[in-house]
Order: sequence, then structure tokens, then C-alpha cells
Amino acid sequence: MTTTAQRYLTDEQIAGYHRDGYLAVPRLIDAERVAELRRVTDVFVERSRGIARSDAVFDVDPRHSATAPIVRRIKNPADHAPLYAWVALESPILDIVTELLGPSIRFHHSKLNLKGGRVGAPVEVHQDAAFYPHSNDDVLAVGLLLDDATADNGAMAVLPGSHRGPIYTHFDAQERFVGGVRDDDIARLDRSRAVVLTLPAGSIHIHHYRLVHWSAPNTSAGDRRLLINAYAAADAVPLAADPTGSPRYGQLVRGTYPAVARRTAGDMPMPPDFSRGYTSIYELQGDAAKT
Ligand SMILES: O=C(O)CCC(=O)C(=O)O
Repeated sequence: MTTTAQRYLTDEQIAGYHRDGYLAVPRLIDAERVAELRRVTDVFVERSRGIARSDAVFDVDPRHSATAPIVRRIKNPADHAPLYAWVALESPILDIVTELLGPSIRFHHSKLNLKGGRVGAPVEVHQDAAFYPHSNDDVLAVGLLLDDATADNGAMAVLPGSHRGPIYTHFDAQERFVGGVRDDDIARLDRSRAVVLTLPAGSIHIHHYRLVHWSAPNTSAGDRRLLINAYAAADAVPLAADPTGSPRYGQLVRGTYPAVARRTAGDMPMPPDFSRGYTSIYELQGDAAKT
């Protein structure tokens, strides 16, 4: 008797991902596990009271203090807690990624972006491909919502179809990498077509690594926490150095080691050399006027 693997996505959802560059799957992870993820995250935020500035685990806001912690990001969460590792390496998310990218998958990185109520920072318009180019475009990121994502708590916004367009420069006029698209390029984008991914906790959204996306500040009273894991087809070979410093970087998490590196024709813009440590998207984006 042959058994068929469970499928999570319909043919329409898969076609929609390739057409639009993004996909949402509501309520993939059950409420109990999401509540446990929030509890684990609360423990990390408590721990952050003991640091004054960003370190190997925490990216903290300039206003962060022991009495009022403001964590913007937990770096490489899959390395720091078994439940985060389960999401990254064992959860149904991996099955869904194989349905989009094929049976052999590499892990790229994990991060947990926290937007605290009324203090959560925006993430400026950018494309992930500008940070970690690969030999082909089968690279994506999956965000798991630990809280409901709403229009006023900084849900991620995406520009459908933009993954089929150019990779915009993420350097400013002084050739500094600022981790965001320049204002004049943004002005030419039709952002009236943007989709804000408002979804309940436990849902995931997936975006292609060339897709233009961003998120607004959190103006609500509650938190918006988004656990992101990025993956690549096993035959998509990174063109730049490991920016994560994680032992899991590039690990084969499904399938078999590739016989070839598959290449998409054309040039890929390179990021700066992050091999001695990637700082922070928040610092980079706040760093310089993008004109
Ligand atoms: O946290 C967010 O809303 C945006 C996340 C994102 O685009 C990133 O971290 O690259």
C-alpha cells in the first residue's frame, strides 16, 4: 500500500504564491502552542532587562532599559529555545515550504521580530534578496504570528507581483548599505496595490525573497510578535557570506544534498561583507537618508 504525504496547499495556493510572491495560511499552528511560544518569548524579554545594549541574542531599541525593556528582535531564536527550533525545523511549515520549493530544503535563518505596544518600530521598504542573494530565486521567508496582526499593530505589508521586478539598490547615494529601497524608487512603486497581511495568531505568511515588503509602527496598545524562518531550495547556493553566525545556517533540513548549483541568469547585487557580523536591519535603516 502506498501512502500519500499530507498536502497543506491547494494547486491554486501554490500558483498564487508563484504569481503574487506571497501566500497566507490562516491558523496553521494551534492556539496552545502559540500561547507557549508567547510564554517562552516573555521569558526572553525578561532576560533582556539585564543588558544595556544589543548583543548576540537581542537587538534592542535605543530606548531600552532594565525598567522598560524594548526588544526589537531575538536573533537566531531556533538556537536558543527548543520550541523555536521546533517551529523552524520540525513543524508543518517545512512541509509547506517543500510544496513551494521542492523536496530538498536548506535552512537559512530565524529571527523573532517584536513590536511592543506603542513603541514597536517600523521596518522600511526592502527586499530580502538584497541582504542574502542566492544562485537562484527559490528562497523565501515564513512568518508565524504569535499575536493577531492588525492594521494598527504593524502587520507586514507586501506588494503583490514585485518579486518579478528588479532588485532595487539598498545602498544610499554615499554607497552605504541602508537596508531599504531609496525614496525615489519607492515613489515609483504603486503602493496603492499593497496588501496588509492582517491575520489571527497562529497563522503564517510566506514571502518570496525578492518581494517588496515593509511594516508600519505599532500604534496599538498590544504587542505584535512575528517569528520568521527563511529557507532556500537546496540547490540555491548563497552568494554572500553567512550573516547569521548560527551553526544551523545552510543546514539541509529536508531531502538530499544537491548534485548541482542551479543558477538564474543575470547579475545579483551583493550586500556588504557581513561575515564579521550583521548588525541590525533597524540600525541600518535608521542610519542614513535613503536619497
Ligand atoms: O517584522 C516585520 O514586520 C518585518 C520583518 C521583515 O521584513 C524583516 O525582518 O526582514
